[in-house]
Amino acid sequence: MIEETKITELIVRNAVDDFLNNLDVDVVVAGGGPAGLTTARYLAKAKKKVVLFERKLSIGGGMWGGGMMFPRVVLQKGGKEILEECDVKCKKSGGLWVADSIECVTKMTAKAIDEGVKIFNLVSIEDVIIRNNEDNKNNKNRKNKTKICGVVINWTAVQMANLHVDPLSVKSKFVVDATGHEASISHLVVKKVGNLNTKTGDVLGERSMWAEKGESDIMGNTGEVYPGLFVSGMAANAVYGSERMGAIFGGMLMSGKKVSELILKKI
Ligand code: 48H
Repeated sequence: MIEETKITELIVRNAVDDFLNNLDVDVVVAGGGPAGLTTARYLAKAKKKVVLFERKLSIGGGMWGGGMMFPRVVLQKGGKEILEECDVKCKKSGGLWVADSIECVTKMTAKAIDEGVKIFNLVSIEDVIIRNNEDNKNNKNRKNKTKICGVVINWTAVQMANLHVDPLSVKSKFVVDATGHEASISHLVVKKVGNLNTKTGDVLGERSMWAEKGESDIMGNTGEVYPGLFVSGMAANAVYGSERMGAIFGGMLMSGKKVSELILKKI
């Protein structure tokens, strides 16, 4: 017999257990686009406890839509190898490769989950947790005396309905902002943190299309912008005022991988 309340109990108990098991983790990743999925996958592969919060119903960010809704993305060397690790087929054309954007998102997500990434969708990161940075306590030359050590979350539906409902929190050793174009307007880096490693200490905002430059700048922009807080993918170019690049995705993947390597050196 299928009892309705048993279905309810199974869903609520399982979901709450998962949530409670992930209140204190190694890394929180904000955003499940190509950069966030890649960062999370490599960290989980290295046996770190990783939670990814995605504000929308579906994972994948801007990758689903390919270029102007033609469901294809372009990759350069470096990026296509990362996709192939997820068993995505990449077709060579000249010095570039092309892949099906739906195959990319579904396989990247499946691989990340198989490596152990815990994904919570429909949850928005609206703030960060901050504490004194013990490493910097006795170093007067260091700019920031505090460190980011977790995130403040709420249901996206609460935000969208503009309801006054207080949030909850998750602690982590490191936080990765992979919120894409939205980094320049999200509360995560700009409004709440400030004093970033940029020229002005603030988010500089992304610039107009220049694919070659946007893709080459992204690796330099990828890194720790505040103690405990890293940026990857389009968020990195938004923070440092670099160009957009359209539907070429190698930079997003390589940036995601780079952040995982930087965190693994510190953790
Ligand atoms: C939880 C959040 C929050 C939040 C946002 O936009 P994305 O795909 O970002 P990237 O950097 O992985 O990839 C960028 C790429 O998709 C792209 O747009 C390119 C290459 N554009 C070039 C151009 O010229 O336009 O994914 C970010 C994800 C999304 O799924 C958001 O819903 C999510 O982050 N998100 N999740 N809490 N506060 N803000």
